[in-house]
Amino acid sequence: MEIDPNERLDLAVCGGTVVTATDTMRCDIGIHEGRIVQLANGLAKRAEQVINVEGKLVLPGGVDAHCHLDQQSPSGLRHADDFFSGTRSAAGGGTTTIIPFANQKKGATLRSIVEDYRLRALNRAVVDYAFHIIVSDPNDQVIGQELPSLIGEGYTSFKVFMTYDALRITDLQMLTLLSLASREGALLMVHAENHDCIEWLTDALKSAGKTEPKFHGVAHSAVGETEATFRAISLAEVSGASLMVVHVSSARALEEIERAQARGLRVFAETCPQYLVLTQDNLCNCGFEGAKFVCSPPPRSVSDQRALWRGLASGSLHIFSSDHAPYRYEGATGKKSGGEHVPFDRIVNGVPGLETRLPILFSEGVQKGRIDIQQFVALTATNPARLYGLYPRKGTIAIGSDADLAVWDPGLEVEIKHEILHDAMDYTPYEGMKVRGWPMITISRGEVVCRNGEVTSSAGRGHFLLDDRIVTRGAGKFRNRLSPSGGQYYST
Ligand code: DUC
Ligand code: ZN
Ligand code: ZN
Repeated sequence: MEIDPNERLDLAVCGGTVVTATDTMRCDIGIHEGRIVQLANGLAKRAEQVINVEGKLVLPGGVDAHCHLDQQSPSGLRHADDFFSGTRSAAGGGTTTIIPFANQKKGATLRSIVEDYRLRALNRAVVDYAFHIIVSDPNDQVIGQELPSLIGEGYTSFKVFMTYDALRITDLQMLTLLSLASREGALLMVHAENHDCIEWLTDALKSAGKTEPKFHGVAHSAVGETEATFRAISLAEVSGASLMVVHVSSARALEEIERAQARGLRVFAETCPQYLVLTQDNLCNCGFEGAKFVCSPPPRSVSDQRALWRGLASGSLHIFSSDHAPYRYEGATGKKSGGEHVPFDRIVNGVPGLETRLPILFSEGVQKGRIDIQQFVALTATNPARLYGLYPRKGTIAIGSDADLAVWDPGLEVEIKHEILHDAMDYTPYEGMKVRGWPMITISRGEVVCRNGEVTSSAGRGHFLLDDRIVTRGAGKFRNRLSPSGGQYYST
């Protein structure tokens, strides 16, 4: 990008400590037409508008690479958040890019579902977005025509499920999809849980009258997650493909991932806030209120949490996403829609977290010394942008990158309450949790979209990133950049 040092800046963010995945530096950030054009001192005098952020940290805006908006559950319940309330909530929590899912129902063409979700987001989103595609019906047309063509257009990641009747695919289908992904330069994401284990345990528990929400955690066992994780890795190894294991919840599943990485396989992995700060106890001893914590995989034990922290610190876990899957507690589309006595397997799955993802990791991770600030940026912005082809326009602070920034007050103490959040939910699983550090100002392409808890931008300003042509086609390119075993990236 050509820079004229005398050019007027639209905006200068001045006086803060700028942090990227590799560096921490004191400098101003000069912004012109939505992009970063200068990193230097003394930029205030050249700018139309100046934001003084003395004493604050300036981080890349978060990239939440796993969230669900305006999607229907397998049982037909629609999420509380659409693309407006969901992205408003993202902005409130310092996230400037989201990658939700376009979900294929069996029988539907991928083209139709991609168009459907694009229309849902159009004129609604406050921050920028791309899509992963959930493939539940990999028929001949999907494999032979639709996926190659969509990957060529930049839809370079798709998710498959090893459980849920409405979504799951066979091992044979997974092999076909993995080899297609490898050939075309895409990345396959997997929900790894053993379906038959879940079914068998569910039947046994229900037969014994064990139907309360807490038994969801028993039915979705860590053993079943571990088996499916190993199987998915094995299928990736056989087909020579890369793999992304999403929402890793247990120490044992992580061990399989680390073993694969040690063997040199390109296995990437993600975890989420609910696996770091909630446990099985949250589902227990609170009657039906435990339903608020029902998600799959479920929160596990303190020793699982410890293993995940270790994986975040060592780099065997590469990205930290919310898996925001927002179903209200009350109401016709919520957790209680079947009444307070439905068995656990009829409670809709998912917890919200778009807005609390970054403050929880900052407070529990950086402030408590479990990870450093560079790792925080890598896990929450740079690595997801790299893995999903959005880097360097997204996920970093550099000349030429979009001016997507989060200005943090690292000392601000906040008690999380649902009333301070911007989603369309009626609860947060983190009610009452105290965190230190909060993003005070969120800037998307040079525009302040949230300041001091008030979302200042309107629906529809968010861009669909494939329209902006910033997606790096053929995610195969990321292979040389992000090391699965080290978590650090090479600069080639
Ligand atoms: N998997 C997800 O990724 N999100 C919500 C529920 C699920 O099963
Ligand atoms: Zn999943
Ligand atoms: Zn999810």
